[in-house]
Amino acid sequence: MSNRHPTLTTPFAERAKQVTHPLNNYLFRLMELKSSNLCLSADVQTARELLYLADKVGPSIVVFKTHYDLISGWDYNPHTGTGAKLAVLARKHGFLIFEDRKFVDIGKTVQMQYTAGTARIIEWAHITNANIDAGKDMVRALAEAAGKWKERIHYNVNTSITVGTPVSDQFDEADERSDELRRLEPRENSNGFQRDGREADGRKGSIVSITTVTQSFEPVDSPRMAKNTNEGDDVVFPGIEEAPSDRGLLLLAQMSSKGCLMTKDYTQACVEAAREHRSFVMGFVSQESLNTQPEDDFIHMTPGCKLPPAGEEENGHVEGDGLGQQYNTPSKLINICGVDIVIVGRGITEVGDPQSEAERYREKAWKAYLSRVG
Ligand code: BMP
Repeated sequence: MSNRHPTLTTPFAERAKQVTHPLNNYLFRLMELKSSNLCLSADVQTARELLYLADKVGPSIVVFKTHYDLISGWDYNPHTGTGAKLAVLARKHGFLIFEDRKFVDIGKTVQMQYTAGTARIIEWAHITNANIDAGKDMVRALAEAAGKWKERIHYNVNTSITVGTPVSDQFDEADERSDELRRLEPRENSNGFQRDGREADGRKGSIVSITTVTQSFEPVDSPRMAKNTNEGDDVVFPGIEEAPSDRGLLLLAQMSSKGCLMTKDYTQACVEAAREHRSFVMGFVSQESLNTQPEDDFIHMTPGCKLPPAGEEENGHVEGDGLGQQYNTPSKLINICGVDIVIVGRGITEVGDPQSEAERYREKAWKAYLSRVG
């Protein structure tokens, strides 16, 4: 870590003005607004527990981290399922969703894993991450996939078609819509009267139906994710706008686990890949700040964080979990290692009252940040 890098002493509000990535800009402002640099790692077993935790702990955090594949009962419906429900809670409490997917494969495969398949991660997770052991090209592949996805939602046309006896159909997929419109267009005249085509043959035309096509375009900057919302689902956290619809990637540059095989060269390759894709890569999952060049302003999120039990020396040693996980306190990670957001899982989820424990972590982590920026 470079002790002198300006990002270590610049307040988040100032960094918000300097960053290029729209999600970093939003996140830094959200952090200041909520006085929080805490991410909850919601490693629970059921979708019900996941949503309960998001609702309870939401007010204390700025990022909610998931491993969707360890949740039983994950509902994959893109509009009403678990991802969409999480998105509603994210808007209500003001946090970003980070799917800790750790993509690692050839570019084409990660593109499909990110945008398609059962989970359609890109639809509900603002942030995901990648291990670049497979080479830097997969970062470009993910960036391209995110770019195409964003272009597609730019043209997210909500179409209502009424033909003859009024029937209303809503098509969610842009492709389905354009197919439907293509099918209808040639048969419709300028008055919107659909004829049976017999006029062209010189035979008497007759009006058999009236077609009305209404379209509304969802603007590209609309972050709306769930379409079938219930009453109250559109509540937005006060004091800040909704998160932008941009997507962001964190590179897994260093790990918290004992004996981790990621070398300095690997970490440096992550930094270089991040610099090459500043409009998509927000920063790193790492154990220290990796900003070294003057223009670096990546965000650093750090797992392996735990506090000693309440009442004990707050900067004391915290034992690992016996399965390779190693822990540091928020104060050490933020003040000494220079990271921005601490990621806490079992430290919060495995106590009797996760809500007040999250508050305890939020306070400690924020205090460490305030002391770092002076
Ligand atoms: P816990 O605080 O309960 O140890 O959980 C840590 C979380 O962070 C887990 O979800 C784990 O997958 C993730 N994680 C980690 O512990 N170390 C890393 O280096 C990278 C991670 O994503």
